[in-house]
Amino acid sequence: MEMTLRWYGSAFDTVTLEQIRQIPGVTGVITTLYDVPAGQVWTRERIRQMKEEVEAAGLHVAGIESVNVHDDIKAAGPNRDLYIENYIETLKNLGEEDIHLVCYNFMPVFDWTRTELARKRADGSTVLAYHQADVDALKPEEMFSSISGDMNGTVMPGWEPERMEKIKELFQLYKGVDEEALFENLKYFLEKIMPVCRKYDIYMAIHPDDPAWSVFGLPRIMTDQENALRLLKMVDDPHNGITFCTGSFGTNPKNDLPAMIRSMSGRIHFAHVRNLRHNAPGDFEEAAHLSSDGSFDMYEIMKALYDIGFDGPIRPDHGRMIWGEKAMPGYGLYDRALGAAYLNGLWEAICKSHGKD
Ligand SMILES: [Mn+2]
Repeated sequence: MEMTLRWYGSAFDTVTLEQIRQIPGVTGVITTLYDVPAGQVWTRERIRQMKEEVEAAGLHVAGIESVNVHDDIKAAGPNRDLYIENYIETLKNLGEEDIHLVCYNFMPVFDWTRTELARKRADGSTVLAYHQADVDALKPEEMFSSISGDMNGTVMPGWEPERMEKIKELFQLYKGVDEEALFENLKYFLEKIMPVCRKYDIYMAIHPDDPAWSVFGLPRIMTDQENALRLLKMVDDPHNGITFCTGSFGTNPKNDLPAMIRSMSGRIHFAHVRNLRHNAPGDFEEAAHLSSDGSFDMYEIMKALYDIGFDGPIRPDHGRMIWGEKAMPGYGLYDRALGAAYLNGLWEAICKSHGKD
């Protein structure tokens, strides 16, 4: 595996490449062209500039998170074929620039959902948290304003203000789209893009839904082992794979994370490894990466990845906000750096216990 950190680009991220370069064991970044809206083609020039900037700092682009999928593709809207053509063009340009991993998600309207971005924990740190009763008390169009005050002046992925202005239209677009239809639309999309993925050896890695259940009555399908395996079988090509995000699948305590990892051997192309704490049904908060700080056994998660021979990029995920840092919630430097160091430590111990360096 290769340890990486997510980076939003110098125009958007409070964390610099120079800082990332100093985290022990981190050799790559997972990045994006944050200012290109979903549906538009990424040009080779922009991709090359991004690569050059990262490489000049002594790192490399280990993958893209995300190339966002336009809602017309997810909902089979009127322009879906046009947006798929654009997506294919973007993949071709990435392939020609020697980038071979693309993370994306297929969640309708909302990307990840939280009800608090700065819940205070006993140690004085703040974390993202989710409380189902708070969601149930809100209308979808109130969601953005209820959390935007805690974004520390940053633009959070999937919660761009201009996108949130169109929420009612988006809900209209998804009217009549149930889980089966969403699966069909995902299959349609994947079958169209597989030829370019094979040609350039690009591994698509779908991100699970977060939280892993329906929010505001919208369908969600990347929620558990059964549905993930259904997706892999539906388009049975190694280029159709998974981003195994423990913090997203793990929102549902019934999901046995190490068992899920083992069931997807060969098809996990990217891993987000973080911990969270379940307080009550429908109430969870993010935690430090350490097993004892949350509800997951991080050793068993890393061991499952080791056992299936996982060799893709891995990254610590949302960190707590600590030591007075002001950054995009979940994406500060300090706690993610601690997370990377901890995961590297687990990995080294697992490797050495198998007699490997
Ligand atoms: Mn994730």
